[in-house]
Amino acid sequence: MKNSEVAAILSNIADILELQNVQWKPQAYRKAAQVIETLSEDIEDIWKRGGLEKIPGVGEHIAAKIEEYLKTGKLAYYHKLQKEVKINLEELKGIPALGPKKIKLLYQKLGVKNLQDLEKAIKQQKVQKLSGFGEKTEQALAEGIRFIKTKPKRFLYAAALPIVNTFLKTFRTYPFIQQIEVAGSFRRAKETVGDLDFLAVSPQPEKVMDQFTTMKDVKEILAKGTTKSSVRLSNGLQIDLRVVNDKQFGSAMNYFIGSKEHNIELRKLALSKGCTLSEYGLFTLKEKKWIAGKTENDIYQKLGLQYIEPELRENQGEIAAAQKKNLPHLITVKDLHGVFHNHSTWSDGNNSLLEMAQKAEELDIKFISFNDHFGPIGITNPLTEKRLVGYLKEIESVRKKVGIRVFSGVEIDILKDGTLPLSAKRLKELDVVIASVHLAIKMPAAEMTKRVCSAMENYPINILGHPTDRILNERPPLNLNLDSVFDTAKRNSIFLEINGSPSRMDLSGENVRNARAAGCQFAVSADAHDLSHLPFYHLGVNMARRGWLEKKDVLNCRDLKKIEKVLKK
Ligand code: DGT
Ligand code: CA
Ligand code: CA
Ligand code: ZN
Repeated sequence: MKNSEVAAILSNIADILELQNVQWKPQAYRKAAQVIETLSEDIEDIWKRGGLEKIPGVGEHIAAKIEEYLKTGKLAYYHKLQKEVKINLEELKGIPALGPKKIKLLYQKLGVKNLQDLEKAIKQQKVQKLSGFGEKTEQALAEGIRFIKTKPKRFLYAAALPIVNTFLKTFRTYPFIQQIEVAGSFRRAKETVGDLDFLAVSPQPEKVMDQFTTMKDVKEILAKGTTKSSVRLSNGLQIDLRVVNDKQFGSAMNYFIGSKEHNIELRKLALSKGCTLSEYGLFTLKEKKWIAGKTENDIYQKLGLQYIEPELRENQGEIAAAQKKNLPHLITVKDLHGVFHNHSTWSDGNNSLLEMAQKAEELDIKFISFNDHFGPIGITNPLTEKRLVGYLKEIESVRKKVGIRVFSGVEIDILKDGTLPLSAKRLKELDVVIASVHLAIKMPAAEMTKRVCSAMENYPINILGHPTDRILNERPPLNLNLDSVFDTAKRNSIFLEINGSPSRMDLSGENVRNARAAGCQFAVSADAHDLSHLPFYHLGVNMARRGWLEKKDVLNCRDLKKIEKVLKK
């Protein structure tokens, strides 16, 4: 899928045009980039059916540029602009705390064109002297540079998902492949993956290797052998594939699903029972007699364990729990009756309330909750006390047109001082109040914790939105004492959000597990800003499963009547 590639180019064009002080055009390119980035449909499919101009924000001109790129792999206009400014935007934009506005100033005032230039300018303390920067910003930028230098870029699970699906679908059509599955961190449903790992069973491994290394999207063959190979795709993602025999498939899956830490513990357990476990199978230690290896189930069973779902295999006590037959009965997507936290054109969403509700109805869920932005979040059109009246009226009319329950609500900013910009009395008139931190995110832990907890103590909040406010690959989590946050949420019967937006996935599985241990309950959300985002709650379920959650831990799984009752504060 080329969606993120196309989005990145359009967004870079917007930035370059801005550097050149061009009016209007940058916003158009940026809007198109944002929409394309989050489309769930493959942009090549959209183009092939002639639908480019139907994408919101994509007009005739931008559509032609996208078409040129999809057809030729190049975009002449983009190359021309790049030549004019000679700036490495991708590199600069990768630095946390550095947005388009600051890049522009650095470029225009100091001639900063890449990371190296920026490092030099920081060293010479030139950056802090620019208007609007100061010492603090300079420090933040230096920190940002360290952050990206030490953290390798990982692919979002959601970006890998269509690649995995296409890969499996294609390879399963080949007659010489008996079985093929994805393993690795992707199988464990981690929010980001370093690379993808596949395992296949085939009587003709060389043929599999040939197919694999000659795929259309391969940019580089990193290694090619008779049973294992690695390639890099044009988007930078690495894929490993190996072929094993049928009798080893389960043990090989077990090994390559990982995690490494889980594997190590499992091997120790095998040894304690007089066996050895490897990717080749489970054997007796002395006679090297084969015990199991065809399926993962066999292996866990022979080791005296319940089957352990891949999402739990992080060596966080799952092996001990499986020994006691005490593993959680993990929730599944089907257990959820609806989805919280959705935006519409009343704030920064792309679709109307009615369109969103109708789409939710198609997805076969029983409720949708609207939570448009309220407060000074920094978007152009947030809800205000005055606009709230019209918003609620329209929700009321949508209710009459769809067959699912429609909850009214807002996503309201937790202000710097821990207050909310709407009174408790007015908030109580809404079905679902989500409160989130969006602004002033750089605060010391004590202050930030006080801010979030005091909002939870003093207002009728139902859900704490994206509690850590992290953005994967871009922004670290807020400085927060999570133990205090979890405790305050529990005491005030506030649900913690599991936000399924691909670059948020907030709370993470690990945080969910800790919060659950602290007695918290959860609400799974899509944070949808477009029709195509509604299924993001499926990704939220990944975090819920990695956090050991069962149906009873998640608000979305209760009967509608019960949900309505607990939301009343
Ligand atoms: P990633 O790719 O960084 O998102 O994470 P994984 O877990 O997919 O790691 P990867 O691709 O390096 O290796 C796939 C699996 O292979 C890993 O989860 C466990 C297994 N594995 C790799 N190296 C080792 C090792 O040194 N010891 C053991 N026991 N297992 C390993
Ligand atoms: Ca991997
Ligand atoms: Ca790998
Ligand atoms: Zn938000």
